[in-house]
Amino acid sequence: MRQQESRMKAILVGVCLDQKDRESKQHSIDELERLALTVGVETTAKYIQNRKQIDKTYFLGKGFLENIVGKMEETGVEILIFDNELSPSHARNIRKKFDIDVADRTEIILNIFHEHASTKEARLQVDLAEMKYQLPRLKKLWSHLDRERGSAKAAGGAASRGMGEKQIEIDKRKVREHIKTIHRSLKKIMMRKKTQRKQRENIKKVCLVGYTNAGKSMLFNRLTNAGVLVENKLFATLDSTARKLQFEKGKEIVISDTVGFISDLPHHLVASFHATLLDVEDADLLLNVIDISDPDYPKHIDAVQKVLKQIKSDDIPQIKVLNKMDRNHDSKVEEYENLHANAMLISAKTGENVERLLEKIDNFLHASLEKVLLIPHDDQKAINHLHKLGMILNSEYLDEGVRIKVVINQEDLGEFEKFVVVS
Ligand SMILES: Nc1nc2c(ncn2[C@@H]2O[C@H](COP(=O)(O)OP(=O)(O)OP(=O)(O)O)[C@@H](O)[C@H]2O)c(=O)[nH]1
Ligand SMILES: [Mg+2]
Repeated sequence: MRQQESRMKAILVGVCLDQKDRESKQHSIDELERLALTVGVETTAKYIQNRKQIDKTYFLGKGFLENIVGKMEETGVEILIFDNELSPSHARNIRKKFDIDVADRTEIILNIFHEHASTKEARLQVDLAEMKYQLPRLKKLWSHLDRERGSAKAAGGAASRGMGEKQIEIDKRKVREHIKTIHRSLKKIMMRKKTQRKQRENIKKVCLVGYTNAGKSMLFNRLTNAGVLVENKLFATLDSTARKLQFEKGKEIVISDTVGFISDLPHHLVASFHATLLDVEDADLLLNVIDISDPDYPKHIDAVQKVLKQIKSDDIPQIKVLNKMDRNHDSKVEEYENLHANAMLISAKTGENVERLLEKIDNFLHASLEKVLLIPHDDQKAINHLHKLGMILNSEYLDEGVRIKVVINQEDLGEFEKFVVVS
């Protein structure tokens, strides 16, 4: 555990360009506070400035920043963290003008990944993302954190040892060479994974996805007894673990746990985590784990969908696993579960409904058919019923009705047979 007094202090700032976004900007800056805390940085205040547009020189208004810098000096705050990705020139201008340390959301996320990377694959991917993000502009933050964490380091704690010194030595040429070397090593890992994949070609694959801290690893462990690290911290898992799962009658599947997602996940990270995300891309079914006890869960669903789209996996069938039902949650999720075959309330912690979830997975993978139906607009009853019985892959509104691609059991297909256009 880090000592309270050794924590770096920060003020967080954000910008709101449209009043409609005010609430979501507030959630985002609150989340940044949690992210900062994950790397041992304590937030003393948070401010969001309403503006019509981003300031060309300082990102936020000069007067606003002067005020905040005054507060930093008064209260001994060492760093100003922006809830956005700052361009190198914005960061440079602010540092020069106000003589303060500046960081942004991307750096904080990269820093968490850096600390939590424990396998070779994760370390290589984080290194790659850092290099691509032009590590030199992180210099100030890294060196500060190294200094702050001297004691933790001595105790064998934080994994950020040497980051500051390491980066100072690196010049651009070396960075480019390093990127090449990492690419080569990752290529080998990818080749190995692809060979393993070939061997598993005939086995159905299921992958857990979801916002960080949703409970993916806890569910994975419950399903497989794998002993993957479960922690109440952001980005506890950074690599992927796969296990075989046996259903009765010899049916076997492979299930994998992977890295979590977050709003505004730096695109360098997504691109660099290609090896880990192969398990997502390759899945026959995604278990989209959602922490319904977090009031922000609708935003988390959107953020996960965005990343899935980025890695071209948004059309893989999903079961929405509404996790943490043992905690307080909104009754709307229960209604949603009632109306949608692809949703299920569970608790990975107590195990409630986990057996039912396994049946649903088995059913989907082994007993279902994929069909395209065209249901007239006026038959809303049939459309609603189909949502309840089948797993909707996509729907399209046409003049003659709703064209729905669905995965459904043979016995449930009966009443919809007349709508089938593609078998
Ligand atoms: N009450 C309750 N807590 C849960 C449940 N599932 C997970 N948790 C808690 O949620 C926290 C995060 O769990 P993890 O399984 O590590 O979450 P994750 O989705 O793997 O997170 P990352 O690896 O960081 O992306 C832990 O503190 C778990 O104990 C649940 O069903 N109920
Ligand atoms: Mg995890």
